[in-house]
Order: sequence, then structure tokens, then C-alpha cells
Amino acid sequence: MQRRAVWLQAISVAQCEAIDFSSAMAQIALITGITGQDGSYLAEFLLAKGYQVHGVVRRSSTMNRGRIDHLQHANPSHPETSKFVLHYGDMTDSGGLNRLVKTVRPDEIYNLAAQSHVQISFDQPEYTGDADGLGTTRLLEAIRTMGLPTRFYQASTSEMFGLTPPPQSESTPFHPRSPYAVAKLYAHWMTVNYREAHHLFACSGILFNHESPRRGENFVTRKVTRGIAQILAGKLDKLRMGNLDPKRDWGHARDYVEAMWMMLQQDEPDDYVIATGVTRSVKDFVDTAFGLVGLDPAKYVVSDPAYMRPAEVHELRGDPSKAQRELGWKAETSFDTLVREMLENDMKLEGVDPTHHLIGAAKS
Ligand code: NAP
Ligand code: F7E
Repeated sequence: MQRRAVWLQAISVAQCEAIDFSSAMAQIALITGITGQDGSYLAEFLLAKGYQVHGVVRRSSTMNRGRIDHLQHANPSHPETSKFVLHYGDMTDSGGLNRLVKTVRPDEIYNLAAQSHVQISFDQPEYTGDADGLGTTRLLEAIRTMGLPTRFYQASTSEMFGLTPPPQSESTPFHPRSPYAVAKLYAHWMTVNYREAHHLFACSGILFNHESPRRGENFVTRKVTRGIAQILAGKLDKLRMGNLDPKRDWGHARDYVEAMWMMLQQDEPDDYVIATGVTRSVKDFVDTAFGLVGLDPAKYVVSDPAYMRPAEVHELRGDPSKAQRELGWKAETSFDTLVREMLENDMKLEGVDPTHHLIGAAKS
């Protein structure tokens, strides 16, 4: 992969204030959640389009930039000439977010930052509401009060549909089932409200589950592909799972970040469901992944109540026809390709040769 000019460390708001980023000729995008799965794919996508990309990172005691490290190329003396700049910030800190929006003056903001784990949101309901819900309002207020023409993308979710049966489209009623989904629903309606009340160009992408080799390790798909790789490596003998019955509409994150960008290029802001239109159970995912390496899941998968949720979302299947019609978007990556890509990546990480285990893998 091509290495790009970038500031190695995040820069402080004070440093940032001294720089006139708006003199850059390129379109400027600000991404919250840039260290996450989607943030990393979106950053790659926008850099390839020639954008100057600014990302918000949180301070932590250990560096947490594994998904974007490959984009980095130190240019500590002249961040204003870089195409990729990281800033410290947090969705719970409105002062910092305000100053960032004021100094970066982005053409587009992609609000991807969130405590995004549904089960964990039951343990941290207040924090999830603060970061995922109020955090969105903080950004919308920053754009509104500064009077900027910034276009805003909100990372909404199929979890907002919750109990409402499929297929789910833009007109389906919401019934959230977790603190995460409730917080995201608040953020969704705030996005709609700022569009209607303050005429912001604000779009909400209602994205169904999307996965990749960069998926967090405690989401079910990655847990399964990583678990299989560890079984093959002799590091794990049982894979402890929760409810295998729920059904999800799984696509590839790389396809889905393109839809985010497409929404912000339209003449009018609107909300769109982004999905494949096909649903499969967690058990289907498990069977497919184990099947691809010739293992019998019955020998390895055990049920563990620790992974059962207080309230479950039973079935999600999106109707992406509006996105197809108006954006010209459709999911490109097949389910089989997605599972293979994830398995192959996890095998390499665990030191297992995919060509020996992955059925149909090309011999190197
Ligand atoms: P992810 O991998 O969990 O990434 C979340 C990102 O948000 C990380 O960069 C994280 O930073 C950052 N973050 C969390 N709390 C923050 C805070 N208080 N302040 C600043 N940054 C914070 O999530 P993802 O899968 O890429 O999803 C991206 C967005 O789409 C999320 O809003 C998610 O809720 C939403 N969404 C995801 C899916 C899906 O299937 N993936 C579907 C629908 C909607 P750290 O790295 O420091 O933790
Ligand atoms: O669970 C079941 C679990 O955690 C999927 C987030 O990106 O997508 C994601 O939320 C299903 C659930 O994703 C385990 O009960 C069984 O029914 O991979 P997940 P999620 O909850 O669908 C939406 C669209 C988002 O917006 C979220 O941010 O799998 N399941 N056994 C398990 N889930 C996990 N995590 N671990 C298990 O052991």
C-alpha cells in the first residue's frame, strides 16, 4: 500500500489553531471514530479520492492505531501540507469538538465514533448515551453555531429497528432493544431535526451489520473466525458462544463506507438504509466458517450464558432499494468472500497457513 504524508502523532488543538487548513485546495473531511473498523476504510477511501482527511483519536495509555498505521508517514514539521492529520478529541468533550470544527472547517464530517458494542451498552448505558447520543448533538451544534456549510453524516444502525420484523426500510417503525440502540435512535432523530429545523445538510445512514478482517474481536463474526484460527493453531479447544438463533444482514465494511460518501454527494440530504437484503442466522455464519476449514462446529462450539443478551434483536434484513435507486449503491462483496477474507486474515495472524486449511485457497 502506498504510504502517505501524515503527522505521526495527533496534534493538539492549540497547534491546530495556528494552522490554516482551509487554505488547502483539497476537500476536507473530518472523521470521528477513525481508529475503528469503518473509520479506517473510510480514511483510505477518501484519501484515494484526494481528500485531506482529519481524524479524531482518543488519548489512551497504549497506542490504538493498528487499523490506520499503514496510512502514516511522518511529517512533523508541516502538518498543514499533510493529507492525513490526527487530532485528540472525545465525543464527550464539547469544548474540544467545537474547537476542532472551528479550526479544521471541514467540508464533510463523518460521525462514526461510538461505544458500538450492543451487549456492553447494557453495562454502560449512561456512557453509551453520552458518547453515542449526546456526542452527535455536540457535533451538530458545533456546525450550527459556527454557521458552516459542512455536510454531516451520522452512523445510524439497523439496531434501531430492534423488534420490528423484516424487511426493514427507511419507513419501518423503530423499536430499539438496547441502550446502544436507544442512544443511536436519539442521535438519528437529532440528525433529522437539525436538517429540518436548521437546514443542515445532515444525512443518516441506517447501516446493517458490516464486517471485515478489521472487525473488533468481540463481535460475533470476528469472534468465530479468530476462534477457528486459534483452534487450528492449537491455542483454543472450545469456542464459547451466546444465542445462535438471531439473524443478521451481513455485508462488507469496505462496500459500506462508499455509501456514506455517496450520501454526502447528493443534491439534497436524506436518510438511507444500507444492507445486502439477505439474512442469515449466527448458526449459519458458524457453519459456513467451520465448513470452509473442514471442521465440525459441534465439536468446538459450546453455549455460554455470559454471551446472552438481556433483550435480543431476533431478525434484521434490510431493504436497500432506495440506496440502489437514488445513490446507485449496492453491496458488492458476497457472504462467502467476506467469511473467507476474515478467516484468511485471522489464520495469518495466528501463524496458520491458509493454503493448508482453507478449502479452495490458492496455493502460494
Ligand atoms: P468500532 O470499530 O467500534 O469503532 C468505533 C470508533 O469510535 C473507534 O475509533 C473508537 O475509538 C471511537 N470512539 C468510541 N468512543 C469514543 C469517544 N467517546 N470519543 C471519541 N471516539 C470514540 O465501530 P465500527 O464498526 O467502525 O462502526 C462505526 C460506526 O458505525 C459506529 O458509530 C457504530 O455504532 C456504527 N455502526 C456500525 C455497524 C457495523 O456493523 N459495524 C452498523 C451500523 C452502525 P477507540 O479506537 O479509541 O476505541
Ligand atoms: O452480535 C449474537 C448476538 O455483537 C450479533 C454492531 O456493529 O451491528 C453490531 O451489533 C448477534 C447478536 O453484533 C455471541 O446475541 C451469539 O444477536 O456481532 P454482534 P450486533 O449486536 O448485531 C449493529 C448493526 C451495530 O450497529 C453495532 O454497533 O450475535 N451472538 N453469540 C453473539 N454476539 C457476540 N458479540 N458474541 C457472542 O459470543
